[in-house]
Amino acid sequence: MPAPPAPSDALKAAALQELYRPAQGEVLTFPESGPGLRRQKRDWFIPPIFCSENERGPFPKPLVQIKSNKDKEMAVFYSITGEGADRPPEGIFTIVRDTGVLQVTRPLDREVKARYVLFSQAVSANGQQVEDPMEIIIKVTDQNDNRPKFTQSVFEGSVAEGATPGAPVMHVSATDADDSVDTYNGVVTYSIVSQEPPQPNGHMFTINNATGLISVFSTGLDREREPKYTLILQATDDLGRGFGTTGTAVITVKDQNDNPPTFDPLTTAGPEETPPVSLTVHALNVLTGLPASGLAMHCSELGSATEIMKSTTNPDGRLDQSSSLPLRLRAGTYKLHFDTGAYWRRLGHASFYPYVEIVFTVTEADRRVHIPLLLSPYSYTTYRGS
Ligand SMILES: [Ca+2]
Ligand SMILES: [Ca+2]
Ligand SMILES: [Ca+2]
Repeated sequence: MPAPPAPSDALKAAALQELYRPAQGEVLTFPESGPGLRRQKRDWFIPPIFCSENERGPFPKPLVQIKSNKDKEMAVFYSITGEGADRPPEGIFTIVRDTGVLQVTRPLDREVKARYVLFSQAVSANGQQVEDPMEIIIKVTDQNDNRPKFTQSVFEGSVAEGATPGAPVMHVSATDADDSVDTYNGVVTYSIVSQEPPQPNGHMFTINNATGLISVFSTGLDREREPKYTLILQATDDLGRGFGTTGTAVITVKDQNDNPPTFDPLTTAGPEETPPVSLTVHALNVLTGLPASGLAMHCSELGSATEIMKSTTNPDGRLDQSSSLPLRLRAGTYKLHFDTGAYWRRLGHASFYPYVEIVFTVTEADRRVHIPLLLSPYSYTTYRGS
């Protein structure tokens, strides 16, 4: 989508032109030639000529004057060959035969062609070559005349409920046809404009402004409450100051049981095996004689770092049914971890035990396993419940 060029681009182009101005001002002189200077000539640095895209004219517009030092002794005539001169796209560049003024005949588009290689020749009146052809490189400088474009109309991704802040969700990307090497015209910056629904808060996700990686920002993703989020995204060029484009990301919140089979001993079992054993937990605060609520806990198979359940006890000191519990287990040995230190700290007590871990075995004969935990800051008790 072409857009009017910003005035700063013309200034930038002028500044570049100034920086790379040929040694003699607007004049580019053929390197000294002669026997014995061949090697030197090959190392001769001919600065590129800069020409901004979308030039307004009037055309033809002079870019540089090509000059031979032989012009003091004789009349010298100039010509150019190469792409943009006598080869396609023909006629973009012309040279005034007797002055050597190289000119551009129409506006250029950097996104179509950013660099032209021409050769200039100098001949005497009788057509004899008086200089070796000189390579001239025309670099088309960029203007910010393209908006960023998202590579998909809608990006779809998913995240497990209960995912913690920092967990990656998905990548989005936008491209920008402008230059991203010498300017920021083609450098895309990402941001999140809005989140629907804004529950449990309006900032559940964040996006890396350079890479487009969306990740979890807040805790509280809960499939039962909000199974899907729609994010309106923005991609902006020129370090977030240029043109913006909006895009959409749809994030599905997955049930924790949707995790790959290795995360869940339940789903690895074949259909003909014995039904899984259900696990219930009850925590009691023996200082008050009341249920221990808000006690964070997680469960894993012994020797495995993968959590198969993570929850906190409800006001009854039990595991909430909504978090896909009671947990159903296959025969095996499991570890239940309770964050007792944090629990007591919250109640204003120092606890001797920073955490309590209960390791227990489930056999095929078990139908139901109940684990009570009686807690004080200085002791804990557990037993096989029923
Ligand atoms: Ca362009
Ligand atoms: Ca751009
Ligand atoms: Ca451009």
